[in-house]
Amino acid sequence: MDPLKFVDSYRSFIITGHLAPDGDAIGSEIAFYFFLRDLGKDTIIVNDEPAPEAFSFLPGFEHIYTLDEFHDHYGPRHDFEAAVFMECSSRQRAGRTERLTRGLPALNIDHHFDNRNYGTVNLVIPQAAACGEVIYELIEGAGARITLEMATALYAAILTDTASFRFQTTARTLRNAADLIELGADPEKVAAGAYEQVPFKTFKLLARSLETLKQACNGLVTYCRVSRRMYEETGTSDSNSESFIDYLRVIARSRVNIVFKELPDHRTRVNLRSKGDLDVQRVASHFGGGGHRNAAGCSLEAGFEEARNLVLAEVKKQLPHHGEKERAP
Ligand SMILES: [Mn+2]
Repeated sequence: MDPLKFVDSYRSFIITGHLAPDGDAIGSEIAFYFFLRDLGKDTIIVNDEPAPEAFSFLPGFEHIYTLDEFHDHYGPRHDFEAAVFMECSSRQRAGRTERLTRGLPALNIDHHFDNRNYGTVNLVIPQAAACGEVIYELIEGAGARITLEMATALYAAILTDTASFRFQTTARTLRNAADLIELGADPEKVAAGAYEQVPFKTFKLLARSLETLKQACNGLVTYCRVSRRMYEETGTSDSNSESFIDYLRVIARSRVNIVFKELPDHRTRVNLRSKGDLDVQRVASHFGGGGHRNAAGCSLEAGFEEARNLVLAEVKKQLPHHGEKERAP
């Protein structure tokens, strides 16, 4: 079924997105919320976990409920006719919110190639730079009015998911972004909102973490660690270390970057980034995680040192090939 036919078929929708919501998930949710509302649909956005405060500058941010807020406001009411999943590769990626959507026809919108096509209707476009780009082309194709709020949310989604138009960016992505600017999105305001609100304590945490910075595999791998103690000493939490992985990629020669984050209960969260055709999604999936070729993550039932040894061994399996390629004349 066509996604627009799906939208036409129902009167009320719950929109949800993945755990640890990012700019793309949130921007996509907000834009789609306004799109549905303008069609006269009864619509609500509910995510299991809170949206990062950094995106509170987006008009429409106030319409996003956490699951707990939703229960406080609406009690046991869940009589939506249909669900919309925003970049969830499986229903489980929505966390506890998935329960609210059980038995509902679902529209599954994503740009991750590992999406399991679990929806009644699946709009999965792996070539798209962001879920926001998929949403923009859907709404634009529907001939709907794209308001300033929608344009701003979609521009923020695309800007942040491409790391400021560095990754997955095609000519089409830039044309879409240009359209959104013409529709009112303000690039300077969105960039300032998305990138220039880092709390001071986050930088103190980063400073502590960078003290653990190490190279492996002849400099092709760079990694650092964030411990529970660092969080305690700087008054921060997991959400403060989300962007740390991005600081590592600028290091010369480094092809794979890893941040090991200590979780409670002797577990370790691993963020992985790679350059070129080096596939960290395969590393992550080996440990039950997922993501894209160049950006992936997983969690291990292990402390830092064991997790580091296991993950580095898996990364090394891919590197010899790369080493040879690099040395070739
Ligand atoms: Mn995305």
